[in-house]
Amino acid sequence: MVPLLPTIHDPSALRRLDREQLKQLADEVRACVLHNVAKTGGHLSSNLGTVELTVALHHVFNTPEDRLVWDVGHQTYPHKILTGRRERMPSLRQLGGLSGFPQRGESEYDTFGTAHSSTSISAALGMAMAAKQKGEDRHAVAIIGDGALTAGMAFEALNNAGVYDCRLLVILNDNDMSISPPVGALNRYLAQLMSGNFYAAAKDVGKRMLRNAPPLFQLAKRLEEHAKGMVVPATLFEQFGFNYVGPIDGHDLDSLIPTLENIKHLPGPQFLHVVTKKGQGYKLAEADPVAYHGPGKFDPLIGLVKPATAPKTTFTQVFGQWLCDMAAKDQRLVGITPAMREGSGLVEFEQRFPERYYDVGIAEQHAVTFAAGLACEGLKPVVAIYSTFLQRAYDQLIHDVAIQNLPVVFALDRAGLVGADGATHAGAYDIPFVRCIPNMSMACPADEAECRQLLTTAYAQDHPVAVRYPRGAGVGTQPATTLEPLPFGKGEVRREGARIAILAFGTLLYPALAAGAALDATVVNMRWAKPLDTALLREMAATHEAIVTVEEGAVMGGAGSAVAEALNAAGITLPVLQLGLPDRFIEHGDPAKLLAGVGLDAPGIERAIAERFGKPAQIAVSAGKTRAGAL
Ligand SMILES: Cc1ncc(C[n+]2csc(CCOP(=O)(O)OP(=O)(O)O)c2C)c(N)n1
Repeated sequence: MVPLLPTIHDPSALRRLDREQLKQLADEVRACVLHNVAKTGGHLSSNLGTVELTVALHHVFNTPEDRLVWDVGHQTYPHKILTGRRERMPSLRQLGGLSGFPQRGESEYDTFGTAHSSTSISAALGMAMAAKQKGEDRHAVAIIGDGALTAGMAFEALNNAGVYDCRLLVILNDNDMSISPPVGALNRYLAQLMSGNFYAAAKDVGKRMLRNAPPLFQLAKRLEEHAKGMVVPATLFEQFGFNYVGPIDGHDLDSLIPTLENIKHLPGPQFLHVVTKKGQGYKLAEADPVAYHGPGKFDPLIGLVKPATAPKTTFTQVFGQWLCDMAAKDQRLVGITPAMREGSGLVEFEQRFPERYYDVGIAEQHAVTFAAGLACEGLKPVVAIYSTFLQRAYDQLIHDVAIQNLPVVFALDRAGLVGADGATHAGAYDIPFVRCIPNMSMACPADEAECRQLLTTAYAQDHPVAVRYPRGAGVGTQPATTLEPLPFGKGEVRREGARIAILAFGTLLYPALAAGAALDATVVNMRWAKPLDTALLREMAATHEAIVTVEEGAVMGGAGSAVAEALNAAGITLPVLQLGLPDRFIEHGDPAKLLAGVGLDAPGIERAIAERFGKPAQIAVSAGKTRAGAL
């Protein structure tokens, strides 16, 4: 058989293929996804599940004129492969390479940038209404998973869309999985829609009647089915004002293509329920879609293997262990995750303390307010949430937790740069956005041992505290087995030097120590972005000629800003050099290279200090001048 994929440089070519050729093409796309993800790492299960749907969508719709809006966007590798980016797939998620998510700048087929979930219906509705307003005849299609549909935002959009006469199609890609098994009543409802005879009957009838059926005939037929009780009476989505079609088999092009062709001609908002399997076509991923949700590199013939030597303990694991230990000690502790059980390190906690474990779905806003409610009743909630996803729940943080001064602990994983997931997932803003909220505190552990200690300190407070820690492992310090706190709001001097004091917040303490050694500077582990250890700061200001702050977070409004504010408030005039993430989005790539790229590795910190204040010998000579010049 002659391969077809190399001949597809854009979707117009696949629109000319017949059904059998499309099936062959789908097989080739699936092989291409597997081949490439095995080499680069990335999202696998979800992409194997959307192959046929992607082929069918580009075949039936006139992309990019018709807009496809993928939710989360982690399932868009087949879409990338079919829209002129196949040859760049080996560069996926690497510095300068293809993004793992849709990006408007990457391709005209990527109509909307995503990576955080549940935005697709809102964005596609906006596009559909814009088309209507501008008198343009095109479709907008949102493709959303059953996990992403659990977010309030998706329902806000459904609620709004249902009352407009617009060319919006929402496709529910239902694989009965989020990253881990899905949770909640919606999941039960979708299971009901597919249960028993109904799904089989609908699938069968769908095949018989939807193929080449004119839209009116199809509608009449559906009404008849309703009357016969073959279709579930008015689905939830119909109540929202959508025309509901489905569920149909999302791996069967003979169902997908005629159904999409028919739906395309129906007026008003349409809802198509498609059933797919995560990991489809790769047995190992089908059997364990969680493990293959976002694997690293692997050999497709063997699958994932345990590394021969135990990898370094990650901050996530340190948190997971701490949570279990603290839960064993304190009956009041409850653990909350918005659909990130594995990523946030709660697998063991769920097993050991199921009655105190809450996966609330992809619902960060709800997670935070739910925690507030629990805290009102004297429980001790710990919200395990990625820094980037807490952005979703900012008002809840202020309005529901902080104003009421409720003792909720926020364990902020993935703080700082995250590497291959890129700008959408970077935990860059938490220090600025948390520290400006009254009643909130924020700890920045420098290593694993300190992470455990600061979690214990946070837990002991009677007000809300966030503890931020990065993705992966740190320098490898061994956490204690006990639950000992550190003093609240206090830092420590780690290296005594001369003239310059480097104040480090978080894991950049270690490169700061290396830079400090090279420059003979004092290095302080500040530990807390808020409250700031102002006594220690004053001492440093009194005994040094300049202050340097270092943090892996947005420099604007960050911990360095807190230091500058505190010095100003105290009337201390001293040069302050603030090092952190610059005022631009940092793309995907290897984390170490990204950090070096923004000057936050040891040589970068040393260079920045030397450039501003001179090398050690010069600093002594020109200290007075530097002070005057920098002010
Ligand atoms: C706001 C937000 N919270 C959490 C995540 C992390 N996340 C990425 S994919 C995913 C599961 C999505 O499930 P579903 O929509 O069913 O798609 P599937 O992976 O099953 O194809 C989650 C929770 C996210 N991307 N955005």
